[in-house]
Amino acid sequence: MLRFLTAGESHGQGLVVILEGIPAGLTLDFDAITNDLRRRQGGYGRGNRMKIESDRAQILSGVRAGQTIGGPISMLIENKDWINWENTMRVEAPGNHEPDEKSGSRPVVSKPRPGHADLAGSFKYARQDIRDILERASARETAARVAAGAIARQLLQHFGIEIISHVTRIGGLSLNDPLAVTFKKAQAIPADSPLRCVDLELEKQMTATIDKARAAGDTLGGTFEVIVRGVPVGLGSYVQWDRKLDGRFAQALMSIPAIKSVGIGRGPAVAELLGSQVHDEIVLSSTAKASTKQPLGITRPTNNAGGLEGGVSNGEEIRLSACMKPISTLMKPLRSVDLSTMTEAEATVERSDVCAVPAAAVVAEAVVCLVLADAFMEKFGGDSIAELSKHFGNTDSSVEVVTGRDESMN
Ligand code: EPS
Repeated sequence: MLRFLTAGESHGQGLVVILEGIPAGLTLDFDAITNDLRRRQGGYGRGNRMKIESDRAQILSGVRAGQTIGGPISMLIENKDWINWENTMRVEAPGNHEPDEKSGSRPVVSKPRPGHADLAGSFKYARQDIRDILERASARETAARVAAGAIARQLLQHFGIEIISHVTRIGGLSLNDPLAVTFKKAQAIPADSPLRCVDLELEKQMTATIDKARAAGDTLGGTFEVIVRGVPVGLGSYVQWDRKLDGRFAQALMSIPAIKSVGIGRGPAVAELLGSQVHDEIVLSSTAKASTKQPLGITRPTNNAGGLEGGVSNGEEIRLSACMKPISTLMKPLRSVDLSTMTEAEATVERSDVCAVPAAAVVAEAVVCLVLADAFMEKFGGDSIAELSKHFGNTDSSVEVVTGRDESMN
């Protein structure tokens, strides 16, 4: 079983993650972890916080001489901004320390932002200062998930599984057919792409619409897609509700801040179509598609199911999409109530991003890696990479699925 926990506040000393269940003997590429963290920080529409941070995960345990050793992997990502927040976010009770001039204490936050965890959180945890809520509810936490996901990604890569994402919509501007975007095309998006959209003309319009929202003191959401290739048949199971891989992906994606819906394959559009337009026919073929892990002898001309049928991976590319609502911190604030005086007031304005859809897509890659690595370990199992490789090599899904087929198809 692969599991992880994160801790840390947005302006606290740092973020911590503990990842358990990665088998021993995986050689880690540390730069690849930093690279994913950098990718998450990018994207047109981010605010000034990202100019302060340059995220790096310091590995504290579970790794020795560049390889995992089977123990929990713990990582620390320092908040560079902490230095400006020490007085506000200090762990010790006030009065036990000399005030630090550089990081003057901030006033209490009492005017909840509509759409944020502020209001519900302050009631739930009975905190007077909404800062106690927003610090942990902040999407800063996703940096820790990306670090953990980057390690899960390396486990999957070891077995030929690759994960990528691309942005499909910002506000009212959308790609016509996201499913038509190939893995290769999404993979070819340059690292410095402003929004990680495959259509450059559309991307220009998207950046302009973000500029417009920023100028109006407003924010924007959008959608993105995660594509996974090289997934073997049979991850997840239909035999019990909580083993369905589509359900596990949906939960992980919905847990990313501001995600409001998740689609599998063609997603919500299937509701409007006929069965004959939706389901991917099963046909015989002597040549397997290079991009898929179909059982030999079988191919699917389409992939509306997004690689998942019955909650089980079917060998096609897994395609998952998600919709992100606009960020809830508006520079032109919405109406709210000051909870300290119970009078009408404008919502709190905190420095924030205008649009973070490209960042959310990178976070989505990470959580998809974590779910998939868990499902992979569940099916193949092992405490070391050697043991896992042996199990993986011995599982010939084509033999299990296709019975009585001509041996020449092998
Ligand atoms: C966030 C508000 C902004 C974002 C932050 C999420 O932070 P700040 O209030 O410090 O400007 O930049 O995201 C990150 C710090 C990050 O690393 O993604 C929020 O309110 O959720």
